[in-house]
Amino acid sequence: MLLPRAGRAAGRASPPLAALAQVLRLERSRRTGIVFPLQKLERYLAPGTDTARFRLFQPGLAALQRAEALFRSDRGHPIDYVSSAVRMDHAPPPALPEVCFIGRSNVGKSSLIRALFSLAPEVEVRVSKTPGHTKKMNFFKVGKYFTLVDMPGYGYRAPQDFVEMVEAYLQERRNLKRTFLLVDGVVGLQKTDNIAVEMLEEFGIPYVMVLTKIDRASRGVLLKNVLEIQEFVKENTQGCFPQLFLVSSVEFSGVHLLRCFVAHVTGNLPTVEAS
Ligand SMILES: Nc1nc2c(ncn2[C@@H]2O[C@H](COP(=O)(O)OP(=O)(O)OP(=O)(O)O)[C@@H](O)[C@H]2O)c(=O)[nH]1
Ligand SMILES: [Mg+2]
Repeated sequence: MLLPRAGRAAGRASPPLAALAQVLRLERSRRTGIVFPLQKLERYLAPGTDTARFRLFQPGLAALQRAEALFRSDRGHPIDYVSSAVRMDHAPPPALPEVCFIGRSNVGKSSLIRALFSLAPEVEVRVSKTPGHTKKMNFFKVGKYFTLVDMPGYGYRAPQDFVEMVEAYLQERRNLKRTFLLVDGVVGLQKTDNIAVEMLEEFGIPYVMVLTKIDRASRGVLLKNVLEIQEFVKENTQGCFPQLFLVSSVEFSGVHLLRCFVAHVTGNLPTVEAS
């Protein structure tokens, strides 16, 4: 949800590490942990573990910078909340390539979108400790390049809300380029996540899994969840991108890489080969 323009935190400073320039000042190991958190975990895996899937999308600095520029608003490149909808006939026209964020209530969808938009601090994305906070599909527009949708979660007051609203969206939205399915990094894949996986698989929609709140998970828990999910994706899915994305919306780990992947899947990074 967005506050009226006058109520927004005008001139609010971006948080530390929200911009690549800040990350580049860190020493190498810390920098890798922020930009490529999955690779940082590699060194703790048993020798011989197949890590080919950890590096399928591994952009260079130029691509990361290009993506960041898309997420930085200015006068000629506004980033803004467009509207909210509970029904598809209230959704904005499907004019631009679009990505959406789905996942259990409280998994961190709105927080991640807020982190992605941290270089456009005039955009207010509401987050809450209370599960089921986001009740509508919230559409955000990134200049003339793409739209991004924050979805209500499932698991709390679901399936009604989720199935009625999100299922229709996934089925009908023809400009949808990729769905980001968020999974809690502390608790890993849950039974309720199958609601989303089954839906995406049934509709043949390309999606990618994102492990959230990695700042709260111990390394052991994180490794277990990463390996379990990668195995699940390999064995049970057709439409899921094989590389898992890890993020912390608090520490900004994985946020720069995710900006780049969003830019890529919406066709805004011509230098990176399409996957
Ligand atoms: N430590 C930590 N907390 C997080 C992170 N992301 C989200 N949270 C917290 O998790 C809670 C839920 O975050 P939201 O972003 O509102 O979750 P949501 O998925 O949008 O939830 P619904 O709108 O209810 O579906 C909030 O208390 C956030 O502060 C993260 O990366 N790290
Ligand atoms: Mg939310």
